[in-house]
Amino acid sequence: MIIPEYGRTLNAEEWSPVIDALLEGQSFVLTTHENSDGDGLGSEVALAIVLRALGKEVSIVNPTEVPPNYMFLKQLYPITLFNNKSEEAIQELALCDVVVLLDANLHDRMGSLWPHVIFSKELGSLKLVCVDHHLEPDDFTDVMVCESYASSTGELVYGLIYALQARLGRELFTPEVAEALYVAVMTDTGSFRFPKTTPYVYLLAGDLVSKGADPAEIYDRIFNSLTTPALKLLGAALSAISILDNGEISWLFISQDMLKATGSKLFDTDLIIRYLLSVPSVRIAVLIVEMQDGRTKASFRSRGGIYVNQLAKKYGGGGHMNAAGCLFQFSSDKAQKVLLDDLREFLKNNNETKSLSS
Ligand SMILES: [Mn+2]
Repeated sequence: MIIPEYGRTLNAEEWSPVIDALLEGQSFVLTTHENSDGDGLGSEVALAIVLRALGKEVSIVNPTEVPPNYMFLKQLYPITLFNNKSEEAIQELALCDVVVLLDANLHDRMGSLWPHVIFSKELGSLKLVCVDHHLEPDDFTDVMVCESYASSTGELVYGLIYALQARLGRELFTPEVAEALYVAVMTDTGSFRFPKTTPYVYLLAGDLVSKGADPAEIYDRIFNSLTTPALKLLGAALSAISILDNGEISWLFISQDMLKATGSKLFDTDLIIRYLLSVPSVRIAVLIVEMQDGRTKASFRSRGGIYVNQLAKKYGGGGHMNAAGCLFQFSSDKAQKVLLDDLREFLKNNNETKSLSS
């Protein structure tokens, strides 16, 4: 239906190094970042199905568990949780030919898998391939396609599958591949409304629907899936939001006590951040979550040309212009203090650069 070269997707030549690595390898481990989301999971499931159809041995092994509302993807392809105490899991990682990291471009995003991947890579012939769309990639792979213009990693994997089809001269899309990619693109574009939702993304979505993805069913499974604890957490969180600095900053801290009192889990906090940007005056939204192990997770969202990935980078994190995050190795009390001071400074500098350039 649509020409794969349409829009800002990559051409066959640009995909060549990835395609070569995929065709040369026989056994694969596909993975994504810690605290996986629809884009990472959908992308790995789609690619796994395609590689299996090409006769490859493929496992999806992730550093953290699949959130409940994405469990249905496991019916399309098995997804296992990496157990760094299991000899079998470590062996599998050590003995595969290719590891493909999707939707992340920093090595520490692989969590507990990384030490094993780097060990095997240094010992043997393991190839590390990365396909991603975040800003500022690290140089740690053998082959990388990282294009920050893309709405999602799913958008890139879609182009990759077309390029593979062109190389092999055979059809590789199935209804299952279309469904997994639709999950990836729909979730990372905020249901087709974020700034990177280009005309190409709508064509791509139409193509996936024509190939068997069911938009109503997929939306319902992912977004109408709140558990009672998650709903209670949302209520507690909404009433705890602070709007600071003449409405420019919205700020929310979620403590372990709040998670315990509502019976909710860390991944239940993911749905909350969108509400922090729902006040029009807010330019930066910050969500801070106290983790069980004493570390602190921070997520940032912004409006307009405010590069929150720069703020996240300062603390070893990263992301996109309007959505980024990082992990502090220390307590939430300290993190909140450090962050609020830095954030005010960052916003001030941003205002100055803006007035200088205008
Ligand atoms: Mn993504």
